[in-house]
Amino acid sequence: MTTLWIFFIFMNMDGFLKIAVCKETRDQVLIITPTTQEQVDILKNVTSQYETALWQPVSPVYMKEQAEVHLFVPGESFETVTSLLQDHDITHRVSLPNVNELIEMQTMNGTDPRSTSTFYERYHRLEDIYDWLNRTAHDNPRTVKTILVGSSHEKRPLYALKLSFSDRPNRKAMWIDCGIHAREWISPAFCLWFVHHSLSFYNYNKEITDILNNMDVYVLPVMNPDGYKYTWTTNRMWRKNRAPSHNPKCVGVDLNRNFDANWCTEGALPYPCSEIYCGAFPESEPESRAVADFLRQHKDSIQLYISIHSYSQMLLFPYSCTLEEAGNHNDLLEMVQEAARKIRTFYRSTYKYGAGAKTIYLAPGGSDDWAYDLGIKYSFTFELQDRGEYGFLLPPSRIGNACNEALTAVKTIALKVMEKTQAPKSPAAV
Ligand code: 0X9
Ligand code: ZN
Repeated sequence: MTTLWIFFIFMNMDGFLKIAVCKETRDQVLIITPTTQEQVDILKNVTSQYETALWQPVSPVYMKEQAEVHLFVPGESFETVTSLLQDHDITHRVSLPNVNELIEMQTMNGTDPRSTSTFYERYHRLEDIYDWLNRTAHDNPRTVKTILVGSSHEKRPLYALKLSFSDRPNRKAMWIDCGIHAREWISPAFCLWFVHHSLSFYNYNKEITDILNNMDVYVLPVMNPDGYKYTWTTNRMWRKNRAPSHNPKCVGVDLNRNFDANWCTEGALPYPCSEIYCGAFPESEPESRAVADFLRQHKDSIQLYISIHSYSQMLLFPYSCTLEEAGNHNDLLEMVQEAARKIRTFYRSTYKYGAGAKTIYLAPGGSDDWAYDLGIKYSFTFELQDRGEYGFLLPPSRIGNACNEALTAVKTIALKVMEKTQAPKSPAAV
């Protein structure tokens, strides 16, 4: 009997220990709301001194009173960070207590035989995306071609797909890129979703058929392959590319601060350790230079530029690098307004919209602003789901919905661009 008791106590001790150990080593996400400037300053210090990853805003420079901060805190720093917040009476709550489970859900992809999800409702490793690119071009030889746009810092290829449903010369085109920021996994998932939708529903869905009959589409599914690979192997929260700097501890340039649009002014930083590091000079990075070169070479045909990011549910257009209004501000506004209205009607999701600088923050060096100044007058950045519930750890079960919302926006805008750019038919032609 005594042995039994000892056994029982021992078993429970083990349980307790496990819970205690688990609590200490669990990575979590906190939502923090500083209410005074002093609290903002303390929070800025905390995030720069302790091993944490800012989800929102992306850099301490954007923190302000009353604005929510979403902070990923690894298990090792959790106790220290939360006691500091408590000591200074800074309002905070745990929004994701189970980060590790969510990451496992995102990376399990297809290993569970009971899962009924399709390929497009899962997140994929970089190698699987390369295989998919080849397969898609191979299976659709008349309509899909792979284009090698350039290569990354670590010499990985940057492949875009060209969808072309007509041989007519001088066709107009649109460009979509995904995965500029490594940790925004819903973004590459969208590029795959879009290509799949185009190939499956051409001739069955009126909107996509009209679009593809009118223009070619270039799709670059992973603009930052080194960073994306790194989020699968080493650090799920990585944002930048993987270019080393003169400081061996600080790697990576924010590719969306590296374009030549008011480069490295307010909203970007010249420090390699920052998440919004602008790089040594505009287009210093092979990834941004490759995209810029391609757009320069095709600027006469490309009418519409779309860059896909996450999270926060926003449809943005230039400018983000200045508070000035774009020349065709009202046209752009009308387009995103209509897209957001449709998303609300079809999916009951709210998307904010407007010029980037006024809707989120000043952020120079972005691809959308640069493409706009190059002459692509319909230029957008979409921030996909969600609004912070799961953030970058959006469960695979939500991919379909998130992508359909973005697809609605792409289609609405592409159709509007066609309407605005097509010469009105002469009465004789009607
Ligand atoms: O800050 C960014 O680069 C984008 N937000 S994110 O959270 N995905 O990092 C917004 C980009 C808006 N456009 C420009 N800054 N040009
Ligand atoms: Zn982004």
